[in-house]
Amino acid sequence: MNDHASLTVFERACRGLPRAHTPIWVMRQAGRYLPEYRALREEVDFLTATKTPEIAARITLQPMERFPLDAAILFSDIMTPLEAMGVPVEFAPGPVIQEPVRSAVQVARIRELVPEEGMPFVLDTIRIVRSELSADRAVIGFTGAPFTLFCYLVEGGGSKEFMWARRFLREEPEAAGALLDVLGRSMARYMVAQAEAGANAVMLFDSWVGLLGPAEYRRFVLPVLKRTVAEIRASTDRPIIYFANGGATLLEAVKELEVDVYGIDWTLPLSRAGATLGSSAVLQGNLDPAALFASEEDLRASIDAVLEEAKGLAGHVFNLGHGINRHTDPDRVALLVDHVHERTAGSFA
Ligand code: 1CP
Repeated sequence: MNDHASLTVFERACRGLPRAHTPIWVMRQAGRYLPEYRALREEVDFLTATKTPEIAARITLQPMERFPLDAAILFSDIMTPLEAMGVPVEFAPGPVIQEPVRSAVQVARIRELVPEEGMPFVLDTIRIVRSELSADRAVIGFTGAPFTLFCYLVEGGGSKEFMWARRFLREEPEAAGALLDVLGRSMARYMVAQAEAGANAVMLFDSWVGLLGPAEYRRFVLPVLKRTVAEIRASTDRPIIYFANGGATLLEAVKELEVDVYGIDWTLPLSRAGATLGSSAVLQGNLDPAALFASEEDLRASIDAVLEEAKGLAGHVFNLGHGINRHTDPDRVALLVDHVHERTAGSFA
């Protein structure tokens, strides 16, 4: 990309370029802590909301109207593409798969995703959001990373330990590898299609990768992720963000992924993540979502502590260290966004 002048503050931070302030967005910013989201959800169920571009775009824009956030994240779910790959998913409210994938025969039946055919509603949602949002604010497309989708597919839903999934890796390494492969190829195509529809950056959520140790991560996950990232990179120059939730012990391996931004959860100080990932690394994170329940004074101190940790980094996108809790007071989010902007204005000219 040559025309750096037209980049949003968010994209400039993703690329480590000079920027007017530290950009901020909040994981799960479009969701249940917002009264306007809850009101809309009384009229329409979650799946319908994600599959109707006008509604999904409205929900995506709800937090953008309320707060001066630097980026919108598409309202959808990491599980949404699975239906178009032949695996129906229900939400109750977490994802439920009636027939978990636990055999080579079932893996063979899974179809590679063709985003334009299977997910036109997501691409249309991105087009609407991009056309309605001002040019100085970014739109982030996203998907689940292959291992995290694998976890849900094999387990059949949420879990604390995902033992079925981790068992499948060991008992049927070939079938498990084939499943990870088709997920990786599909999610690469999905990310490219979202970028082509207008997403300014794309993010891979690896929510459950913290269940693995470094050796298992290197053996089962890293090769497929490297291919996924390379396939995205071959077709788009938009920044790629990789969030390895609970991945503090995996960072040496994560460093081998050629992504633009590494998402860091709240348990690892950003300076320590930066020391491992290298001086050119751009990080996203990582305020503890629970800090939004502290007194205003304490919250400001916690925000300042994250900014202090980020000082030596090549670039920093402020975020929580994981999704915002549904019981959070939206006024605290307003305070958070304003405080990050005020504290960092003019720091990186
Ligand atoms: O009742 C409702 O309103 C449904 C709750 C809900 C919402 C609002 C679900 C079900 N998904 C979402 C939206 C969503 N999910 C977004 C877009 C909104 C935003 O971020 O602003 C995104 C990015 C996700 C991503 C997602 N879904 C992840 C990765 C992020 C993370 O938290 O680690 C995961 C793991 C899911 C699965 C999922 N979907 C929904 C739930 C309740 C869950 C968690 C299930 C579990 O317990 O494992």
